Amino acid sequence: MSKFKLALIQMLVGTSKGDNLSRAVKFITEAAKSGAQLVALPECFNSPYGTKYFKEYSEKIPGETSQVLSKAAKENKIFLVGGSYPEEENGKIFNTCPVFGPDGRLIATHRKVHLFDIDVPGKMTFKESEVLSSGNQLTSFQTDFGKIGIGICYDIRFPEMSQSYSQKGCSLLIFPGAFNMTTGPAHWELLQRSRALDNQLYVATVSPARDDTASYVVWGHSTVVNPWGEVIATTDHKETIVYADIDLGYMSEVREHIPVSRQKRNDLYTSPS
Ligand SMILES: *[C@@H]1O[C@H](CO)[C@@H](O)[C@H](O)[C@H]1NC(C)=O
Ligand SMILES: CC(=O)N[C@H]1CO[C@H](CO)[C@@H](O)[C@@H]1O
Repeated sequence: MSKFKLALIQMLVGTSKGDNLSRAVKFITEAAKSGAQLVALPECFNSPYGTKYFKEYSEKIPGETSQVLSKAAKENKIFLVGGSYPEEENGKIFNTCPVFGPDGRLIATHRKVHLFDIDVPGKMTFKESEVLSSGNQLTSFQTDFGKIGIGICYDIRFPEMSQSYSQKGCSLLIFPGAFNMTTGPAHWELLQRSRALDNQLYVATVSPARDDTASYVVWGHSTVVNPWGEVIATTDHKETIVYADIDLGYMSEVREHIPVSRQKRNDLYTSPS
């Protein structure tokens, strides 16, 4: 199968986990009814985004949220990329994305590798690492329509991570993320187009919808970019589902026309200077 429909659930996220879970399921079902075979949720879809919330909202995998997602994947017979939420294991908390197959089985879990730590003196301090531990591996999974790689938010800023997924044969990278009102307009789409163009693959980003009253206001604009670097589906900041048709035949065409990925890697980059 070389063509399939991808759906990105740009949902509002509030402070009640139960409500948000049922909301997520409602959207997943709607997306599947509209023909999506792969559905992705945003970063931190069942808890507010912020270091002060992560511990309180954290849970184990398997746990309440993963069971709800597993059931939603199975009932709708879709691959489900479970955005992310705070996961607890052995006293550590991770920002984790579980992935489920159409039979409801957990087939992968990605723990955010690059934690977002910034400290601009006198301006802003935000340190995920005060509360979160980082993941230590890349995460991809196989589907009937190609291999898919997962990153979470800040992970998209590290080109070598996406390149590594590309070398492992991924044709689509999905980044649940929550950029803010400064980094969003400046970099969200640009980073995504860069990763897609560099690696000649599809890249999707999934943000929560914007809530102006939240302590962390997100940019929204969930987007899909094709291997030519073009935006093929996007939206503004409101709650919605973004759909895109992914065509692996088109990806091959792009790679034929500009065969950078077949070029032998040059030793110049790795040899000592
Ligand atoms: C967003 O985050 C950046 C740093 O990553 C920070 O400089 C900026 O002030 C933040 N913007 C808002 C609106 O909070
Ligand atoms: C979990 C939950 O339901 N909390 C919030 C989920 O999203 C809606 C929409 O914003 C909120 O109203 C809920 O409080």
